[in-house]
Amino acid sequence: MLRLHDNLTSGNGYKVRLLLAQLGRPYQRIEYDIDKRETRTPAFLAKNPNGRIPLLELEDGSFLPESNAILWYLAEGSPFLPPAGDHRRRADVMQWLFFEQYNHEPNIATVRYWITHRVPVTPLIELSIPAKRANGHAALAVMEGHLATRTFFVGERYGIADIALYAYTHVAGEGGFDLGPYPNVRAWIDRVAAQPRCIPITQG
Ligand SMILES: N[C@@H](CCC(=O)N[C@@H](CS)C(=O)NCC(=O)O)C(=O)O
Repeated sequence: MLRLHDNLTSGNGYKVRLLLAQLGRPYQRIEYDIDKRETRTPAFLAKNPNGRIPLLELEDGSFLPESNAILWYLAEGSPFLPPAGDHRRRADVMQWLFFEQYNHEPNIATVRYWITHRVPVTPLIELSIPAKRANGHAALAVMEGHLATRTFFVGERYGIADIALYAYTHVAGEGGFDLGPYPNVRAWIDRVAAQPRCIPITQG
């Protein structure tokens, strides 16, 4: 059986839990306390030298890190990813997965983490916050523009690009990002939440 090394507060972990729920795939979940640095022990680093969850342990005992790589792996051959021959749409999915990891998550998820985990505000964090806020809003503005004429991110069909972006967008308010100015994003959030077997971020 698949095993997911995870943390219940993590949006990156939630991406994988959400897709597994929607695929109806059974798995075993192993919780790590990231505040206690449980992903930085020698035992965990032997599984993922990058010291982070989510980490998917496959049936053959091998390990796959990186939330969006895990989404891609699990979605292959399912309705959540365009089929192998559809090169253009698959590249479009990649585009949004990279956007999420470069423009969105490092800003929106990081500020949420600092606030919700009550990380002590060091001078470096204090200095970083204005840029993170500006960059996070810039990412939301890109999403808002894209969704002005679309129902979902790629090919008018719900899939892993939506899952990757939904994870931290729907809880952006927890990091102090007001979604008020983004009506298209808010309507898309409602459409994603209405998908069959959508689970809340806190559900294991
Ligand atoms: N790019 C990675 C980011 C993973 C990541 O940042 N995981 C965080 C939780 S959301 C973590 O494990 N933090 C613990 C640590 O860095 O020690 C992904 O998308 O999976």
